[in-house]
Amino acid sequence: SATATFAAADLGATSGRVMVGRAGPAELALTEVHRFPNRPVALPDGLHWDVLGLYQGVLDGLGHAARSAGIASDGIASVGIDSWAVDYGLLDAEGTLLGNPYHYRDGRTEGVADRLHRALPAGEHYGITGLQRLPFNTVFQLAAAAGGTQLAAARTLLMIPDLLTYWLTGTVGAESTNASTTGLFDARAGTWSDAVLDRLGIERALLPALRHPGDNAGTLLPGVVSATGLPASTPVTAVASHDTASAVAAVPATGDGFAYISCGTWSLAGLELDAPVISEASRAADFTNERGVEGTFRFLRNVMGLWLLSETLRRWAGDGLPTELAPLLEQAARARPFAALVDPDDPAFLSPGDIPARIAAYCARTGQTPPQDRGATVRCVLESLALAHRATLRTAAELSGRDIRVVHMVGGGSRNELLCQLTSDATGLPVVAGPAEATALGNVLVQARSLGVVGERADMRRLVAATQPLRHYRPAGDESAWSAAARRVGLD
Ligand code: LRH
Repeated sequence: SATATFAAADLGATSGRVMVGRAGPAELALTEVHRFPNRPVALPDGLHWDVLGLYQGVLDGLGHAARSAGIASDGIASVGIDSWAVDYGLLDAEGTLLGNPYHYRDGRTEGVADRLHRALPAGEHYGITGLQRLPFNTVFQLAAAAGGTQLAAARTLLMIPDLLTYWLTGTVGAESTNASTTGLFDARAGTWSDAVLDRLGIERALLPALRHPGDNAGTLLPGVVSATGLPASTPVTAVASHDTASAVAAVPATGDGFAYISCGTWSLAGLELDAPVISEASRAADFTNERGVEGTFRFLRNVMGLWLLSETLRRWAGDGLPTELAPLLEQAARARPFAALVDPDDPAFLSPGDIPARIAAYCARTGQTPPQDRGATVRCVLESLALAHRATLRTAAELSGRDIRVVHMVGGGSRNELLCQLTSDATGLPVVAGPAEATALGNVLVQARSLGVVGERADMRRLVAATQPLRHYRPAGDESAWSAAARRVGLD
């Protein structure tokens, strides 16, 4: 038939989910069949992901997908996995995982980038990789591990989705959208960079051959068949395994001139380009050139994102305070505008901990009165994010020479109406919000495309626009107030 059913496993920093997606030339629908928390674990040697728990969550979800009542008799045509970027597991010569993968927010990479850039100057490194300098890029994590026994015993490095794919199928590969976030990847050539590997003394053999979105990544191992009930012949498809690449593939833009903000733990704000922008100016502005589907480039910056809110809520929950979002957002909407502002990308906000206290300290440091209640704290976070969105998109337009006519907000944060309206006000641009599950949709669409069920990039986007509920925002309020606010916090 012209329609097929897919399973998409999507792992985010706070939860994982398995979705069943139906896709066809005029059909695209998702059903969530399993959701499970992703809780980092602090061990004496640092902060880790519970990668076995996550894998078990994927297996359970695939079992639900196999049994799901909504599935047509044609069964699951293929499985795809995506997750957050930059993190990895190491396999020894026998293919056994060496230790628990670290969480990118673990503090062991502090100061490592500066050290590494003495061996390979930052400008030269950026000139090859085009990658935003974030302290936790894979390359800096590897430098932090250098000299240790695990790295010495390692024969294969697998990014998180590639690791789970390996456990499902026994095949080894490096999916390219995620490989492009490592700092070991040549942005222009689209291959691992021998120059970077040589200079840093990283063995070429550690890195598997590349796979591209849509490539076949094998079929299910016997243990997976018995754990899930899926047929052994079920293919695993390498999707755009970097969650942000999947989300951008599902941006429901119907023309040119769009920017996107993939809003979740991070706000990934930028443009889709056909060629990278790698210049001293883009390096100074800390813009990245990550790979997207069909050889596109995601020219964007990581803005700290709704991590600031989720980590704030986690703190309040620990204090026994109510953390239901809707009433807090109502209080934030009524709170005084521009009372307190922060630069969300201040390094003080990166590691887990007491974000409200760090916001108060930031305000005190910058001569502002800290937010006086919880509504004001949430308002401070959302206005500050809107200002960072504004600054980032303006810079993206300038550096690329593109005009932005509309901003698409996708991901879980696109459900936050106040954030969408503030972003529209701050940018002075119309905002189209949704889909919230863009990442899972992009995962399904790349699988569907690989099977020939849907067409290329523009068709995928038309299909999302035609089938998913979207909300529209128009800029309101006083643009000069936003300019003044931006100046106040150095985001102009
Ligand atoms: C978003 C994301 C982002 C990366 C970060 C580590 O989930 O993948 O694109 O920079 O996590």
